[in-house]
Amino acid sequence: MTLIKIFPDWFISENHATPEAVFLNRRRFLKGLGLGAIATGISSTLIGCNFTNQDDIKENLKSANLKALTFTKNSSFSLDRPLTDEAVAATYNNYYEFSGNKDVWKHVDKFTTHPWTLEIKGLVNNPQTLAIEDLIAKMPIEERLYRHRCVETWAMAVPWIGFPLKELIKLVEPKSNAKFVKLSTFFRPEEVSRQDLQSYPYTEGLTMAEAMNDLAILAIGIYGHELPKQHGAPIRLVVPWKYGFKSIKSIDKIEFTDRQPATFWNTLVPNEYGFEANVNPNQPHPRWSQATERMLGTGERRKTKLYNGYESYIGDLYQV
Ligand SMILES: Nc1nc2c(c(=O)[nH]1)N[C@H]1C(S)=C(S)[C@@H](COP(=O)(O)O)O[C@H]1N2
Ligand SMILES: [Mo]
Repeated sequence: MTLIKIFPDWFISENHATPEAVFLNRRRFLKGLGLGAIATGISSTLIGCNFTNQDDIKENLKSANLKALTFTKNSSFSLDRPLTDEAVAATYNNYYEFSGNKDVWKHVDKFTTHPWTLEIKGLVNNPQTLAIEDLIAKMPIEERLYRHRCVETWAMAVPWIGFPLKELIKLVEPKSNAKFVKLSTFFRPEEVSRQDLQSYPYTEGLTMAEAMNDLAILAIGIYGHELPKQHGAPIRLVVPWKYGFKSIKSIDKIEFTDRQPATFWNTLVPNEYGFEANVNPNQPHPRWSQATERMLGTGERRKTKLYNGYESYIGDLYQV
């Protein structure tokens, strides 16, 4: 019980906000909730709050040998808050294929991200399967400072490096009947222990209009270098006006379709996680309020902004 007192107040609400256990494999998860597992959960959570040795974390990031990237800075996206500390952002992650305790960085060693190919298919004139380096070479690489808002109420602000999703869309020339883009995370249950749970691979989707919006990017880096595995190496989606679960990690397939694709969380828990999933302070999650958010690292509480503050970029995407 004394341990509970040292939790930051948002720890409890996020613990409630982790429904994967209930919906994916209840029995196994409950078994995993022995004392040891609880202790691990506590320490990893505290890392996100700066209570743990930052040197270990910095050492871990250094040993990942992340290549520095070349990019231009796109200054049209300004922040209303300081950037989140890099080590904090890299040690407090949602990536359920590896861990449900935010301590993903401790569980990614076996995950190989080189070589990596991206398959782009479906209702397009130019389907292609590309080595990730070849795709990157064709794309305008820029850095953008974006806010990120998880549906669980934690938030961060980070410098992503990547390219607009619409540039990739232009490359493959969608047919006129393409209405949605479906994105999938790699599927290698032999390498990633938690992928033996049902419902993987993780999938997400956007309408074509959302995918063509200038805000939607495919990120290949963060803080000046390649993405660490826990952030979704080597390529992940970033759609900052939507809750974080839409920003699917480690993508190996992009498919253009004429109907709304089934997506991971929406399929598992449709009444809690919509397909659209735009950040909205006035629409509470069925189990908690979305009115405020907590910044990772500092614990600062802020008012949630409609579309995560990106309303002016969204234009007429949604009829309100
Ligand atoms: N494949 C996959 N992508 C994923 C997730 C996941 O569990 N698996 N979690 C999502 C959620 S809930 C969030 S908030 C963000 C977190 O991104 P970050 O860990 O880089 O901050 O990734 C999203 N992308
Ligand atoms: Mo999230």
